Amino acid sequence: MASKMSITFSEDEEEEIEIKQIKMIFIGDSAVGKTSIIQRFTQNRFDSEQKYKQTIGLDFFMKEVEITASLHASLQCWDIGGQTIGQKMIKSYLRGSHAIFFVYDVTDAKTFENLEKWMEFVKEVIKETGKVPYLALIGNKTDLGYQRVISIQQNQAFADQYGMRFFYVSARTGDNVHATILKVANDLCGVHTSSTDVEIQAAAPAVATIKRSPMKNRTNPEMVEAEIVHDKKAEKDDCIIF
Ligand code: G3D
Ligand code: MG
Repeated sequence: MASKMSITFSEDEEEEIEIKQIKMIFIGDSAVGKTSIIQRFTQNRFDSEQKYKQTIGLDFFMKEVEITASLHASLQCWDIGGQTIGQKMIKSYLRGSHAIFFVYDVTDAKTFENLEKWMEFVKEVIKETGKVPYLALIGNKTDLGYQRVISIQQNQAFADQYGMRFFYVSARTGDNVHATILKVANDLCGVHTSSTDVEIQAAAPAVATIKRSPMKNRTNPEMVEAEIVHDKKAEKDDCIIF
């Protein structure tokens, strides 16, 4: 889904910018770092002080980024919270997603093994909808590299088996988080970029950020697309324009 916005640079110069709405969902076991990755991407912060708090229900955060001068992407990052594999609610979110990130913790083998179960669940949704979203594998917590238990070969084998791109990130240090999500956004927009291009893009400020969706929007994924424009205007405190 795309919308348009006009930006005036000078009195006689006006450029139309297309804004693509992209829904991304982050799945994987509890404590792999899904919320941390999303927070790092949308707000560039990491709550190291905060004691582990499981996300309740579902949550989404939004960041609008520039893909090209005339194309922006409004990236809705959905966080499944403490929902476990198989829960109905997740299914409805998966159905509308353009990209699904399978997240595991590189220091915890169980979280990697469980990705097979997450994949089975995603396959059921794909069968129902007939639509195959962009699938990406993320190994998080690379800052704890010395505790890594999943080898690069195992990671690569899983990705190859399902034709996924794979990425390593650290939400704690921020390493590769922005570049990973932007790479996927670029691919979804049909804009193919080198890793250097993506790094430059990752360093650019966001066009707009909504820190968190209002509570009423978190229960019905179908509503978000229609309401997000309204929220951007109405919830001024929640919206940072850089
Ligand atoms: P979840 O949303 O998948 O459940 P969270 O996971 O984002 O809530 O993170 C769970 C714990 O992992 C948190 O620690 C968080 O600080 C930590 N974490 C997340 N990402 C990273 C990372 O890249 N590196 C390291 N070292 N830790 C990370 P606590 O201590 O609060 O349980
Ligand atoms: Mg969470």
